[in-house]
Amino acid sequence: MTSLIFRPADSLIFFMSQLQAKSTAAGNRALNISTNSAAATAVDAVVVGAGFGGLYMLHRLRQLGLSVRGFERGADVGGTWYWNRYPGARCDVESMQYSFSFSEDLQQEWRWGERFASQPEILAYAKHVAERFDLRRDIQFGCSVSAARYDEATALWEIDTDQGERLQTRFCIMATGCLSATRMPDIAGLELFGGKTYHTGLWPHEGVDFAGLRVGVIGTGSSGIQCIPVIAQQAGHLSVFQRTANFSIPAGNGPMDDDYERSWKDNYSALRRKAREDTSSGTIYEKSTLKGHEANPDERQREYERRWQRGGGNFMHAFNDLLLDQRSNDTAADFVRARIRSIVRNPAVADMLSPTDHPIGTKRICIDTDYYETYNRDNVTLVDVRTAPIERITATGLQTRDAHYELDSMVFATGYDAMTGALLGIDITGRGGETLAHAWQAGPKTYLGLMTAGFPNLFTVTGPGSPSVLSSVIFSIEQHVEWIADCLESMRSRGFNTIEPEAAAQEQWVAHVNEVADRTLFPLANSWYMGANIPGKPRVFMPYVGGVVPYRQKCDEVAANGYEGFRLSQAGPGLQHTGNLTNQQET
Ligand code: NA7
Repeated sequence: MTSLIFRPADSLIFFMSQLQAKSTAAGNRALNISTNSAAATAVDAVVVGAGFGGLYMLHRLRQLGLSVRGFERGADVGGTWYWNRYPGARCDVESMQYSFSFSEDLQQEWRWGERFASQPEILAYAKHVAERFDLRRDIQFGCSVSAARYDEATALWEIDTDQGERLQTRFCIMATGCLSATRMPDIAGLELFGGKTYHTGLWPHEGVDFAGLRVGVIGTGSSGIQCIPVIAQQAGHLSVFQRTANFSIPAGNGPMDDDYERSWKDNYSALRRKAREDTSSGTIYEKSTLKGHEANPDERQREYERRWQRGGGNFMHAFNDLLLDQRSNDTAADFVRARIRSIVRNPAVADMLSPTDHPIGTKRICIDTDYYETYNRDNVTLVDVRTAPIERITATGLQTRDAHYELDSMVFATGYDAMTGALLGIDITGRGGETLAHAWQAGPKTYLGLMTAGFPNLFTVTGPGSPSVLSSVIFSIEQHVEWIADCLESMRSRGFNTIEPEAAAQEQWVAHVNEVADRTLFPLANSWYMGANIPGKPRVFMPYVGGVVPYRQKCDEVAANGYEGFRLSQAGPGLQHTGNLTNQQET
């Protein structure tokens, strides 16, 4: 890879020059200036989060020669994969594709053990990336950013951490993750429960031994569907409290096949290009040119059967209109419901497990190992809490309208305040004292999912309004990080230090995101894509469903047209472009 890098000193001279002028005037050193009488460190960029987004962002900013500080609330790297240690946690994108492509050496040397990697393996990969690129030394672990305020006078962000530190930065990059703010339902009596409670997204590091216990799992999204079969094998008895049935496809997981691995590694550059140029989600699936409802019923059945046997997300690509045409979608949904009936021996249980309230794929499709089979076990009970809702938690278990369930442990697989929860968990104040919470009160508004008007130099990696959770997230992280890094490099070479979306461009993008979503079946589901799982959260379709190829084209065009739709400026007095910034080095 060839990239241009700048000498660190140059970048600081440029991006911090205004700060330097002010601080020198105040009699302080350039990078250690006084703010409200507390010493504040100053850096070019702060990166919040050390999941895959934060790690790669840090790496790229360093390559640009910028001074960077990373903050991570966990004790180590990994983000979502650091916290989600529940039994059975596994990626639903194939291992050979769920990895960074930016380093040929990295993608060649890392060896995945399974077709779909487990959480421990993905965490090991994140640690390997951190070590390989020496990233940990710039990250403060066990430390959350609690507030970020934009100072219009200096065009700098003032960052507060929960450790009492305050620092200033020109750029603030939020790599806080789409699924990182866990959600506990508001069920009365939780504090009375005498047993142990767990949330799948905050699992104890030492693991949990459920042997012989009466366990309750609340929630049957991806996390529930992955952990239920594993917990069922350990527990004395498992009660699954299901409010909404979800569609799940068997993973067909197994040890990585050496030939399969080789076929990817020998062709990685072409395959990664294909992912960028010829997929909807950044993951290569076997695409179809046929419409589902037009296909001959026997052929259609064979095609679904073939893909079911092969396993994984490929199933939803059996026809090219499954998420666009209800008639086609119904054929896929009917196939899965028939499979559920054929696997689950008790017809009443099979019926309860068969989703009927949303088109298949409009909630994130689950990928499982032995999920439906688990309901044939004698020690597993499925409880329908849609018809008989949970009323309260008691000292010894859970009370629904119809019965009391005695439990020793309760697992909340109840999901996340997705896409906006982690960002809005930080007190972010932009231009004119406007808070992000207020700017997004009717739903998140961004330009390209990258920035929000009124919040200069604040970037969001895989933010709402970008493909994010509708794509393979590492794929989208790479695209965003590279776009942001190129943007900063371009700003520096052109003498700008501030970038912010124009309100009109943002409005147009938000309208486009909604319009594209409305052309699909996605808005028909009460999904976390819509914020529907959080009481009071605005119902807005948050990710961009138009596909990664048009999205990337749009981002690239915007950049090629001088960051069209963004306002670039050289904020504050006394900031001069210094000629020595043109000293570039090839790597
Ligand atoms: P999800 O997909 O948001 O699933 C949460 C589940 O918890 C879902 O079945 C909910 O039912 C259920 N839930 C939430 N609150 C309650 C209450 N109060 N009572 C009963 N059931 C409840 O989260 P996951 O962690 O499984 O998956 C998130 C993503 O992570 C996933 O899509 C992958 O991308 C990885 P509901 O549907 O709201 O009726």
